[in-house]
Order: sequence, then C-alpha cells, then structure tokens
Amino acid sequence: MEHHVRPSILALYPSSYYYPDWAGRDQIKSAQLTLASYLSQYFPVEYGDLEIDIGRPQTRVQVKRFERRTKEILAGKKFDILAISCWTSLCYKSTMTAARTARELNPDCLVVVGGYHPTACPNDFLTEDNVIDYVVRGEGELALTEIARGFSTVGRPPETKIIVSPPLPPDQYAPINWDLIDDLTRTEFADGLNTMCIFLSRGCPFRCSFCMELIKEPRWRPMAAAQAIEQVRAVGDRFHPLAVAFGDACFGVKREWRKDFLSRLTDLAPDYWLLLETRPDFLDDDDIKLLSNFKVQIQLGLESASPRMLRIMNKTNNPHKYLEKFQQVSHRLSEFDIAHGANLIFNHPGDTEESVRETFAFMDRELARGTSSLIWACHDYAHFPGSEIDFHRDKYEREYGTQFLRPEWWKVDEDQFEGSRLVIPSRDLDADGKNIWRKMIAEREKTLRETLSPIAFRIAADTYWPKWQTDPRYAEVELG
Ligand code: B12
Repeated sequence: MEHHVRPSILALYPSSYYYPDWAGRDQIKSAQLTLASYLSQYFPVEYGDLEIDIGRPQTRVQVKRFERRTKEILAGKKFDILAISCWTSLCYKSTMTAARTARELNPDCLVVVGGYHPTACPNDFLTEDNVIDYVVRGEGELALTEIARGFSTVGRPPETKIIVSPPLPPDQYAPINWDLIDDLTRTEFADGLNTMCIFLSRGCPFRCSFCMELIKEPRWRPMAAAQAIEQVRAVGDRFHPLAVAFGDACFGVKREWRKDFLSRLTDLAPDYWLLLETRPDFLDDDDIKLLSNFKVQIQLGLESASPRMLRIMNKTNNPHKYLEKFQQVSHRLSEFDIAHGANLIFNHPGDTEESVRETFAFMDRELARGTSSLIWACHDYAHFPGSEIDFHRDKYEREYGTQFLRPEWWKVDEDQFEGSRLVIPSRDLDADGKNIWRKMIAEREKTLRETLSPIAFRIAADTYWPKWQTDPRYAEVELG
C-alpha cells in the first residue's frame, strides 16, 4: 500500500506549559514549517500547532484540560510518524504529553522529537517505557527523511535512540511549502498575519556565552541570494504580512552574499516591514544606504557596554573596538532614521553593580547626542540549557558566586518565564540588586522618550513601553 511506502508525518508544535500568555506567541513556527516543507517533497505532511489549537496551560486544572484536548486532537488525525518540535526548552513538558498521548492512541506509530531542547538535553527524553523512538539532535531534515524512508522496513527501535542529524547543505534548502499552513491561516488568522519569519541562512560563527547556537553546526551557510529573494517575494505576495522577519541567528555574515541579497531586495521593493538581527560588523555604509530604502528594523545584540562583561559574554576580545563600532554604525543608522534596537542583557552571570553602571554610562553618552533611532531593549538574563554557561555552571559559581536557583526549570510546574530567570548573577548583586537596572532605566524614561525619532518612538511604544501609547506622538506615525 502507498501508505506503507510513504508514511504520513504530523509535524507538531506541542505548546508550552506554565509560560505566560503576555510573553507573546509566534503565529507560525518557522523552524517547524521549514522542516515540514523539506519533508513534504517526499512524504505526505501535515502541520499542527497545539499552542494555537488549545493554548498554553498555566495551572494544573488547565494542564488536565490540555491533556484531554491533545488526545481528542491527535485521535482525529492520521499519521504514521509524529514529529514533535520541542523547539525551545519551554516546549519540554508539552512534548512529553504529546508523545505519551500519541503512543497511547497508536502503539505502532513512530514518535520523533527534535529542536533546540533535544539538541541540548537529549537524555531528558529517555523514559523507562521508551515512549519516544528517536531523539534527533541538530537540523532535522536529513535524519527525519532517513527515519521516514525506513518506516515500513525498520519499524520501531527496541529502545529510544539518540541520533545526530548532519547539517543540511545549502543546495538542499527547500522552498517553504506555504500550502502546509493554508488551513491554519484561513481559520486562525483570517484578519491576516503580523510577522512571518523565514530563514535565509543557518549557523552562527560566534560563541556568545548565553546562546546555544554554537552546539549546532557553527558555519554560516546562506541560501543562494536568488532563492532567498524568491522566499521573501513568495511570503509577501501570498500573505501580505505586516512584517517579514529574517530569523537568521546572524544576518548577512558574508559580505558578497549581503551585497547580492540587498541589491536584489532593492529590485523587489517590498512594501512591508523587514526585521533582522545582526552585528555592527556586518553593516557597512553601502548596506545602510540600501537598507534606508525599505521599512526596516534592525536588532543589534550589543548585550552590555561593560568591557569586562563583554569579555565574560564572549562577545569580543576587543571590547573598546566593539563598542566604538557599535556607536559608529548606530549613528549612521540614526542619520538615515533606520529604527534599530540595542539588546542588553542585565544580570548575566558575573554582572555587578559596577558593570550595570558602566552600561548606563554608555547609554547616557548616546542619549546626550539628542534625537536618534536607537531603541534600548533591556532584558534580564534567562538561563537556557545548551549554552556555554549551562555547560560550565560550576565555573560561574566559583568565580563570581553565581547561583542558579532553578537549574532545570523546564521540568518544574511553575511559571517557566520566571523560573528561567531565577539566577543570582554574582556575590555583588543579590535578589534586590538584580533590580538596579530597572530603577536606572525608569530614571531615564523621560529622556528615552524625548530623544527617539517619531518612527522609533512608535516602535518602542508598541514593543517595550505600552504606556507611551497614550502620548500624542504615538498617533503621529502609521506603521502599516
Ligand atoms: C528565529 C529565532 C526566534 C524567533 C522565532 C520566530 C518564529 N516565528 O518561529 C523569535 C524572535 C520569535 C524567537 C523567540 C524566542 N526564542 Co528564539 N531563536 C531564534 C534563532 C535566532 C533561530 C536560529 C535559526 O537560524 N534557525 C534556523 C533553523 C533552520 O534551524 P532551527 O531553528 O534549529 O530548526 C531546526 C532544528 O531545530 C530541527 N527541528 C526543529 N523541530 C524539529 C522537530 C523534529 C521532529 C526534528 C527531527 C527536528 C526538528 O530541525 C529544524 C530545521 O533544520 C535561535 C538561535 C539564536 N542564535 O538566537 C533562537 C533560540 C532558538 N531562541 C531561544 C529562545 C530562548 C527564545 C525565547 C524564549 C526568547 C525569550 N526570551 O522570549 C522566545 C520563545 C519563542 C517561542 N515560540 O517559544 C533559544 C532556545 C534555547 C533553548 N535551549 O531552548 C535560542 C537557541 C537562542 C539561545 N538563547 O540560545 N526566537
């Protein structure tokens, strides 16, 4: 039977337990869609999302309801292989629920998990009853294709297998199969999509302490520029989203690729917003001029302005040059009124009151320059497994007195947003000291508000400062 030759695959996003709704949710899960698109070249694939179908349970009662609904939903679907995207550690508990439910409903199906959490913590998926058949680490395309090809002959392995999937070579990047999300977009997002995220490259050559990208293939591997443009055009034409985000860990690392892509983008002339994240080193003057033709928002992972912290974070070996480059690029972006954010992480292991003050002193020097398009995006350190910090927790404990209060928060039945942030950074900053940055940013609110250009003000009010939305300046600019 055809069915045995080509097993049907349900690519499922399992939702998150105890992750607050205010933290926002992605309408379309791009990694899962990217993977499903590749598989759909060879097998019948369905894209499912329990976060959209059921929501995120926040209490034990809601978890029970979530489990019941998962059973109803999975019972209504036909699949030989359940491919669960445990994309971040926030999906761990819901992944286990989906896996157990599928196994109960269909003892012969294959249950495969993949994503960042299985890549970082594969052993978390080993259970005595071998609920899960395969734990795939890394990019999932090649391993999952092989598993699916062997479905009718190999069957279920006797016990859970952990496998490392080789990275997908760029000439095999598949175009996104938008048909896979047709039903979902029609039924759930009838009013249109806000932001559609696509990947134009894979890998990141940097080794920032807090990020787990480095345990995947680090080489930066772009999609051919012509194919990348085609992806952008396809998503724009089909969904007319408010924004297309490039979800690349680091946009445009290679100069020739960047030039080629940006010049093709100029010909495409998109009328929606473009969002991207990169480092100042990858934006030269010509790039900035080209980018100024679009509605674009750029995130720069500055992370800190304390030279000591920049070294601890492994952002750079030369903090002074790094900060200077940031300033130079930020000033140019402001001259062209290109909205750009500087991400800052406070309470990173090793942070002290002095390092927090150093970062604010840098911010003050920038604010003193007057009007700009630079939006300061401040966050607390969140501890995720798979990062250099997680591998060497003992080093941070010894050297700085860091305390990881919930080292495995993803297994705990309590607010996981809070849990991931329950870290005391150093002997110098205790639970109270962790709030210094909040006080310091509050003291600067008026200046931040007054120095932003109209467009940057509007974006900052939408993203970080909802109370600014009552300011008359808010209505002065339309983002649409
Ligand atoms: C793009 C991105 C986002 C986008 C997502 C947009 C979208 N619509 O999907 C945005 C900005 C919204 C986002 C948000 C968050 N993100 Co994010 N994000 C990324 C980023 C940059 C992607 C990297 C990339 O280029 N991927 C390319 C694709 C092709 O690769 P991939 O994503 O790994 O997908 C492959 C594999 O995972 C695997 N796979 C996936 N599913 C499955 C399923 C099966 C069965 C198999 C076999 C394989 C498999 O195959 C895929 C295709 O090859 C990474 C990494 C980074 N450097 O920052 C972080 C990263 C994934 N994010 C992370 C985090 C923590 C978050 C947030 C919690 C941040 C926050 N504090 O709020 C939120 C949570 C979002 C959520 N849905 O829950 C962490 C996760 C760490 C962890 N251990 O869980 C990462 C790794 C960054 C880090 N700190 O290390 N993020």
